[in-house]
Amino acid sequence: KILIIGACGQIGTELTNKLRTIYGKDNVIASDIRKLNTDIVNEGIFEVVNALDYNQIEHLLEKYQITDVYLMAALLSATAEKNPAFAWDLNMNSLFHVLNLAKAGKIKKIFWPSSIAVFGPTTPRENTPQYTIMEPSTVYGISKQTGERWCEYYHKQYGVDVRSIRYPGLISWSTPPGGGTTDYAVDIYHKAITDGKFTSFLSENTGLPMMYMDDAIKATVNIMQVPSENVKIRSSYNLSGMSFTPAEIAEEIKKHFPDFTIDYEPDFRQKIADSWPASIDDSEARKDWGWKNDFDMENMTVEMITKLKENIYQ
Ligand code: VAH
Repeated sequence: KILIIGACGQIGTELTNKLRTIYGKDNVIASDIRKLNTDIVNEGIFEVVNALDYNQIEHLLEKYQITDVYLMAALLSATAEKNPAFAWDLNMNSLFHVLNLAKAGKIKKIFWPSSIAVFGPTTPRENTPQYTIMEPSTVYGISKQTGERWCEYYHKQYGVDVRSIRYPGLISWSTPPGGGTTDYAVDIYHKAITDGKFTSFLSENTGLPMMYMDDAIKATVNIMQVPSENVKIRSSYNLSGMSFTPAEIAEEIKKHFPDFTIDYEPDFRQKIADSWPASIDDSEARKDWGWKNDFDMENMTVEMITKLKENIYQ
């Protein structure tokens, strides 16, 4: 049985739907701090749980005979900069609870998301390798880098089967993003449909690694399904689908909306984005567990516009 903590978040929502489809609704327990998404709450088993409450998590593990936990609860980069102490507490202590429950033999397999935010301003920015300088300058990035160190430690010292992916910026149509620096790349599609114009909070040439949500979910399911011996890296795997700048994604959107216009008003998130890589080398994931992306900027743009028109802006 599977428990998803943070099931109402940007990734958690789509991950819950996918896992319910693959494993059956009765084998997937969705949980979050509040009933934040009616579909997730109504379309399967849902429990309110505080990711910082060890006893609440332990109780769910026993109540449902859970074997696998996907810990998707966290504060993302922009929000974390506004709440450093709580971001550190939530991002780190939720991970320690799950790692310690696994060490105690109460969880068989853990998925924990890391991020390209573990890299910092001294990291080589183009085609950033799996192993390189990592001096993250954001609270979120520091928590993800530290989390990776603990995941690797618990695997090596206690045999905990924890698996992790350094997600790039994720783009989805069905769930609003929550406090990320890459979220402009989601909002731009909504504004292209509703307003025909968009003001980007990142400057036009800010290249960032990105991925369509379907690819991120595929990778997450995939890394959890392969045999343990295939998962050779137990900190976290670099992963990427594409890289683009606000100007480049605007050009792609103009192929569908010729009159679409974009302007730029960089805000505090520019400094965060400037500290991150522009592109990622994910060859280790491709080698160890067969990762490959299906979406690039072109087919993602077609998919986003189609889905938004069909489901949200009929
Ligand atoms: C954020 N979307 O912006 C997340 C992600 C690499 C970006 O970690 O914080």
